Amino acid sequence: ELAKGVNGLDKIVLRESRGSSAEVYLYGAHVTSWKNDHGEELLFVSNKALYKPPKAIRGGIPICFPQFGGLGPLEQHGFARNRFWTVDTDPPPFPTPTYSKAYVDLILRPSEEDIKIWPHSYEFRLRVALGPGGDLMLTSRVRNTNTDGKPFTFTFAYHTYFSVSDISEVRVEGLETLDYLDNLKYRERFTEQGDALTFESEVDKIYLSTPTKIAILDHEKKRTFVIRKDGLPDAVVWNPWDKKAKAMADFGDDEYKHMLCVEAAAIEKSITLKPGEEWKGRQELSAVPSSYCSGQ
Ligand code: TA6
Repeated sequence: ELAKGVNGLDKIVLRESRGSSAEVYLYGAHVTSWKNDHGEELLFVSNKALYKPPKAIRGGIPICFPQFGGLGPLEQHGFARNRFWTVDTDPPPFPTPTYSKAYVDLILRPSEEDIKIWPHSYEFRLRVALGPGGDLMLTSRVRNTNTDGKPFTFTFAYHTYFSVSDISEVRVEGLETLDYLDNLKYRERFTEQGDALTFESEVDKIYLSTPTKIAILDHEKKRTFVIRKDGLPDAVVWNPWDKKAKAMADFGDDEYKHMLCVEAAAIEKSITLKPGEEWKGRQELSAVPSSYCSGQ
C-alpha cells in the first residue's frame, strides 16, 4: 500500500502472506527494504542516508540508468535514481508470470529537462515483486519511444546493497576465474583467482560475462543471498572500506563492515535499442539458510 516514508517521501509497502515485506520509494523507484518472514532486514541502508532529492538514497537498490558509473556525459550512475517515478496502473502484459499478488509497477518517462541532458524518449517500467517464498524480484523494461527514428544506447545496474554481519567473514561464489575491470586501476582488465572472493580492503570490480547465479555467504548469520539474473551479463562488487567510508557524508565510518554491493549489471557491452524495441533486465534475490564453514 502507499505510505509516507522518511521526510514525507511516498513509498509503496509490499507484504506477502507469509510475512515477508518490501518497500520501494517513488523517489528513484528505490527499494529500501526487503524483510524475510522473521522480519529481518536483508538490505543495507546507511543510518546517514539523506532521503533528500536530488541526492540518491544511500543503500537499498539504486537503479543505475542510463549510465553506470562516471565515464560518460551524465552524472554518476545516470539520473533514474534521482527522479520521481509514478505508479503504472495499467502496464502492458508482463512477459513472465510474477507468481505473486504483492507487486507494484513503476514508470519513468523523461521530463523536458531530462531530454536536454539525454535527448531520447523512453518508457522505463520497473516491477518490484515479492515471491511466495519471500524472494524479491525486480524486472526492468526499457522501451525506445523515439519518434525521430533514432536508436539510443545505455548501460545499467541494480546497485544492490546487501546487509552482512561482518564483511571480513563474507564469501562470494560464482565469480571465480572470471575477467574483471578494476575500477580502482582505471578499469584495467584482470583475471580473478580460482576460489571464492573474500574481503579485507576496498574493492570495486566489474566482473564480465558472469553466470546467472551468484551467491553471497554470510558466515555469522549462516545465511546465503542468491542473485539470479537475466539480461545482465556483468556483476559489480563494491565495498568502500574505511578510507572511502569516511569520505562519504551519507555513510557511517564503520558501516562498510556491514554491507557488500553485488550489482547485476550490463556495462561492458552497452545496450542499443531502435525505436519500438524493448530491453528487459531481471534480478531475483533470495536469502536461504546456509551451512558454510569459513576457510573451506
Ligand atoms: O558500484 C560501485 C561504484 O561505481 C563505486 O565506484 C562507487 O562510486 C559506488 O558505485 C557508489 O556510487 P554513488 O554515486 O552511489 O556514491
